[in-house]
Amino acid sequence: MAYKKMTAEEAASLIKNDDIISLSGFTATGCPKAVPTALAKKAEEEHAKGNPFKVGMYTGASTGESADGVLSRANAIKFRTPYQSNVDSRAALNNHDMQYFDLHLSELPQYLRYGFLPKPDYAIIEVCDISDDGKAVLTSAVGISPTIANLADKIILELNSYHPKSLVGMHDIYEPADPPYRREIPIYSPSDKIGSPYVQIDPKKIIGIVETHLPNEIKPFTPVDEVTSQIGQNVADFLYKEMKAGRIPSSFLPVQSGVGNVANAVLGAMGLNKEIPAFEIYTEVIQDSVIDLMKQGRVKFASGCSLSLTSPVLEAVYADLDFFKQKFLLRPQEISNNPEIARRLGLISINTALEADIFGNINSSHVLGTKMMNGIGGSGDFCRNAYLSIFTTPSTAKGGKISSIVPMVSHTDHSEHSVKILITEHGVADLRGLSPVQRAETIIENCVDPEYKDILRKYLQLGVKGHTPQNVNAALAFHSTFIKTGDMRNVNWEDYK
Ligand code: 0RQ
Repeated sequence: MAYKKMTAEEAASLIKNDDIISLSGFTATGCPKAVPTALAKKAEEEHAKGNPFKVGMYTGASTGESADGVLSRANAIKFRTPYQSNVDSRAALNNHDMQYFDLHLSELPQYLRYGFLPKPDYAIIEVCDISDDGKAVLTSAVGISPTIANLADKIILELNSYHPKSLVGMHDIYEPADPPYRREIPIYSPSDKIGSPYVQIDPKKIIGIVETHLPNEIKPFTPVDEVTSQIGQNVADFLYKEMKAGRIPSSFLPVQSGVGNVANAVLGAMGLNKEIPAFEIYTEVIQDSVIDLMKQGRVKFASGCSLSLTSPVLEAVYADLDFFKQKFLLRPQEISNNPEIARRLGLISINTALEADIFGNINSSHVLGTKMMNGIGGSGDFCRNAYLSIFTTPSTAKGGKISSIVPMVSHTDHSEHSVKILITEHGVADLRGLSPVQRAETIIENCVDPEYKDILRKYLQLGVKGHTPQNVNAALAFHSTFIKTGDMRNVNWEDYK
């Protein structure tokens, strides 16, 4: 091999305080692990000597324990974008130990190319193969790798033999030209291949190769329970009725499904509903439930940005790669999440809300308006541009002490203008064509937990007139009551009259 082999520690020793690193991967899959772990150790050593040591960090989305986890615990991240879902980075950014900014995932590559953010000094990219002329075959995700490989002057590769070299052909690498030269991205169906099977790297920029054999770090999902299964069935029934009514073509449309336990369960339930024809997926994260559905012939094809599969499921895919290579394509996030393509393909977009309000606004990211959970992720890329944008949520959290449906969201990620359907375990609120008051009545009747229905009806009667009858004094009373008493059901509207 033409490149210099080095240990993770040697690679980490090159990275200096205040450098900006950029990582491959998307969710805890396809990310480098050895070099970030060694970098965290170096940061701890520097801190012990009283020296400052922090780096800026760009990633595709969240990463694993061996990147966000170790680096956050070592207090080694100065700033970070565009998404995270790690318990320690959550703590670090909520404490302001790390400056984090939340970004639509499709935007980061062009943000970097446009110069809206400083160029990364280093790209650390996990690959399963690299040729002497710099053709890099990525592993189980694409993320921002093509862009950082172009922009960074110094590239460290983690050559991870856990992933077979025969993955070549599963990736479709395409970077659009920047305005004013950008043309349409020629994807007309989820399986269209438009790019190259590898990322072309200038071999002169590859300063070292670190050999590893490490699995991804995707955590197992919470098993489907009564609530998530009922939400899934409600989604499936709703989509079937839409198809019967002629509002979804009988051949169906490609589905995008979000991250987390709820999304995994929803997709599983859609697959079980045999009245819905076998469908295609055009999404960012391909989670475990998709693989079962493929085996059963319920999902025909999946285009995504990452195989966010738990290790046993990913290993089963690798054991049957000839079958699955016909079924998947992995794309850069600016293509998997591209607004132009979401609109053209007519995606049915299903994402999970942390909180919704009775007027249809969605909070995907901030608990009680202040504490970041994960981030907006790709939900905005998809929901604003989808054929049909659906948000799902369990109607309550924390054993009923929190209503996920409130008078006014404590943080807005998606406005009422982008949200067409809201679904909980209790039912479906179809918000299309409804005024704010009609939306509120529909959401309260169909989606709200029975214990909160009257409370929300009374909120609407607080006597404030106007197109959207918010009461500015009481709009956040659910949240302040929870903060004061630990239960939103204790809200007393008499205090706000
Ligand atoms: O907390 O873990 O302490 O019990 O939030 O809730 O029900 O397990 O939901 O795993 O499906 O995640 C919105 C976070 C849902 C995710 C969110 C508490 C609840 C629990 C998790 P515990 P569940 P899920 C494209 C799509 C934004 C990005 C996105 C997400 C924890 O889907 O990050 O859509 N979405 N990307 O108890 C306080 C509330 C709450 C609440 C739930 N109202 N108030 N806490 N919880 N509702 C893909 C990508 O971007 C990669």
